[in-house]
Amino acid sequence: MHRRHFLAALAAPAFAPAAFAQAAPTINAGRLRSHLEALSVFGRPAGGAFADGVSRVAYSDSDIAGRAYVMQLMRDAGLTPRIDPAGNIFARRPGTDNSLPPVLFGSHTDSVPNGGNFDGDLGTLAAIEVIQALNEARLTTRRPLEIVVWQNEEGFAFNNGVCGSRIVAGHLDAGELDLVWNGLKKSDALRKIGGDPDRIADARRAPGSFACYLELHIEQGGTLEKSGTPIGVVEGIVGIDRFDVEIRGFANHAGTTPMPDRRDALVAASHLTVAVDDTIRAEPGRQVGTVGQLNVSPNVPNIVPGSVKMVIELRDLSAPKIARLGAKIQARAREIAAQTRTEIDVRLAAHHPPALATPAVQQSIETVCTKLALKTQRLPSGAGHDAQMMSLLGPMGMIFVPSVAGISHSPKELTKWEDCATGATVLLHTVLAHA
Ligand code: HGY
Ligand code: MN
Ligand code: MN
Repeated sequence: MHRRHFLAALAAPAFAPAAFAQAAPTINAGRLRSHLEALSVFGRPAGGAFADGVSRVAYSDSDIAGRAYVMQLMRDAGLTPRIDPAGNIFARRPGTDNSLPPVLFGSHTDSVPNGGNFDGDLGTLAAIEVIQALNEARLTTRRPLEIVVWQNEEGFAFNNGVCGSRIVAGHLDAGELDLVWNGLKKSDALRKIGGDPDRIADARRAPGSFACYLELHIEQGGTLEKSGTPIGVVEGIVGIDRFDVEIRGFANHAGTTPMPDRRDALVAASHLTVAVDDTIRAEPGRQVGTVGQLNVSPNVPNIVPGSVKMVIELRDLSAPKIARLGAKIQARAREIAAQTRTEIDVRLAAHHPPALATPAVQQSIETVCTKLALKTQRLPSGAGHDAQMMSLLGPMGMIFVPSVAGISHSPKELTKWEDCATGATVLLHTVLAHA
C-alpha cells in the first residue's frame, strides 16, 4: 500500500488517537524483519542459516537467550520488562488514564524442536514494533498498553502447552509443578526462566484485568494463501486433548519366541495408532487426531518390544466431539490390549478447551482492515494458542497472516516479509482501536 494512501486512511476519524500524534504511527518493516532474523539465531542448528529453522524448546539455554534478546528489545523501546511468577514476560506502556485496564497483546518465543522462525516470534516482535511505532509517532494512548511473551506455549517440554498463559488463567493442574521432564522438575524449570513457583498464585490475573487480548500469529495452514487473503480473522481456536499412553507387553528373544506366545507392545501400539486414524476419519468434520510421538523399548532389532510410550492428540472446535472421540479411542485401546495380551494405560495429560474469538474484537480487526483496504477472511485456528487461555479472562481476538504452502512446525515455515509487516500494521491499528 502506498504511504500516501495509508496516511489518508489513517486521517479518517476512526483512527484519531487519544492524544495528538506528530505523524501517523507506522510499522518499520525493515526493523521487524531484522528482529525476526536476529531472534532466529537463538536455537539455530550449528552451522545453519535462517532457512534451517530453530529448536528453541522452552526452558532450554536457547530459549533463555531468546527471552533475554526480546527483553532487551523491550528496553530499547523504553519499556521495563518484568517476569511474573509463572515465567511470563510482561512490559507496560503507560496511557493517559492508567486507572483503565490495559490492552494486552503478544505471543510466545519458545518453539517445537526443528521448528520455524515465525510461529510465536512474529506476534512477539510485532508487539514490540507496535510500541516502537507509537514512540516514534509520540503517541500516548488513553489506556495503558501491556505486551506479553508467554512461556512454554508449545508444550514439548512437560507435554502440556500454553503453560504460562494457563497459569495466568488459573488452570495450573494439581501437582503440575512437581512433574519431571528430561530430569528437570517443572518448578525448577520456572525458576530457570526467572519465575517463582513459591509465589505461583500471584501470577493469576482476574477476569476483566485487561480491556482485550490481541495476538498476531502465522496461520500455520494454507487457507489464506489459497484464497489470496492477506489477513485472517480467527473465529475460534481448537480444543486439544492430549493423552499419554503406556503399553506394557513382554520383551523376549525375537528368534525363539513363537508368534502365538508374544506380547508385542509395538504391535499393540501400531493397532492403536491405526485405530486413532480410523476413528477420526470415520465421521465428517474438521477434527484431527495424531500420534506424533512414540518410544519403543528396548528398541533392539532382535528383541520383541516390551513396552511403548506414545502420545495421542485430538483437536476440534467442539469440546463434546473431542470427548466423544477420545472415549471411542479408549474403548478401542481396551479391545487391542485384550487382543494382543498387553496392558494399555491411557492418561489424559493435557486438556485445553476450545475458545471462540469475541465478535466485537473480530469486528474491530475487520474495520481496521477495511480502512487499510485489506481483504480479510474469517477462519478457525487448527493450532492452539495462548489466546484461548486469555479468552477465559476477557475479550480476545487473533490476526492471522498467510503461511507459505501452509507449512509450520518445520524449518520450511515461512511467511513473506510484506505479510509480516501487514500483520503488524493491522495489530498496531487494532490496538489503537481498543486503546
Ligand atoms: O500445537 C499447536 O497447535 C501450537 O503450535 N502450539
Ligand atoms: Mn504458536
Ligand atoms: Mn506452534
